Amino acid sequence: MPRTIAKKIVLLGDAKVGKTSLAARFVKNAFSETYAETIGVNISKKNIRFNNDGMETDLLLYVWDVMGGTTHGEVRRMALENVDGGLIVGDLTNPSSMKNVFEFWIPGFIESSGEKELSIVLNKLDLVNWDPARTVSEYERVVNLIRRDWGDMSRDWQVVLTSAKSGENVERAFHDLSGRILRSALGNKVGEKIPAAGAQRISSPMKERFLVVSSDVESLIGKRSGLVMDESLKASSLDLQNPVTEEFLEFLDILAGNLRSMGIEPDRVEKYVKKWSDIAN
Ligand SMILES: Nc1nc2c(ncn2[C@@H]2O[C@H](COP(=O)(O)OP(=O)(O)O)[C@@H](O)[C@H]2O)c(=O)[nH]1
Ligand SMILES: [Mg+2]
Repeated sequence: MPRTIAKKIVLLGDAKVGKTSLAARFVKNAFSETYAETIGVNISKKNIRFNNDGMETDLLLYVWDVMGGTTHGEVRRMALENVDGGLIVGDLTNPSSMKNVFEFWIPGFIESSGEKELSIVLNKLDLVNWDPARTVSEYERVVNLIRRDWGDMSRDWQVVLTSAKSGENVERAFHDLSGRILRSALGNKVGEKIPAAGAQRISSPMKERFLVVSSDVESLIGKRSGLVMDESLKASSLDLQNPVTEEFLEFLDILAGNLRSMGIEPDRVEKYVKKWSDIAN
């Protein structure tokens, strides 16, 4: 039996750089051209099997995809809690998103995560027009430009050029980062027993569910969300100290009723309830 370790990574970067698309490509091997703004945060998970020195380890990777833009600092702060690594994403076709990778997202990630592992992912590689006559590969050219402009900062980090659309290098980006996270986890604990699946770092799926639900509800109804969450919780038999799935679903039912009565369209409520009941199942 391989041992299992759970780790949490976060995708950060400006809106529309392709964070949601990268997560979808990695987790579901899917891509969509239509843009749907991420509301609050999406959490997905995928198992990656590593083999170090003949010993198999299953890395259960929780991928947090956080709403872009510089607002919603609170959601981002919660998403960065207990994080093990970050993929900081820029769009190769959008210079200001690249600038923000180095001048906003990386410094923010380092400050709030306490210098956890990070990789720089420059996405939409399929939209870049390569010049076949070049002797230096375009990849090196881009990396050299980055080194020139942000030399001090970029030196230590892995830079991966990806396309969520074609899938190029997407696995690589996630696997590189995961491998480093795993190595530092195992390296620091030589001779120690590795905690089993569901490790303490991911405190509880219920906590994640609540974070997702409350940030979605906040996006839907703004400031009133706290009250509505509280009321729905009180009306249900859900005990947060000892949560049971059945009661969580009951809570969602009550919450959905409250949202509908506040004028949110039933279809929309339905979609959210589906998302919330699917999380971490
Ligand atoms: N051509 C191309 N389009 C992409 C790629 N990644 C994302 N997109 C598109 O860019 C838009 C924004 O992507 P999305 O993943 O929602 O960005 P997010 O706001 O960072 O989550 C969507 O229309 C995607 O279809 C890519 O690698 N190549
Ligand atoms: Mg998104």
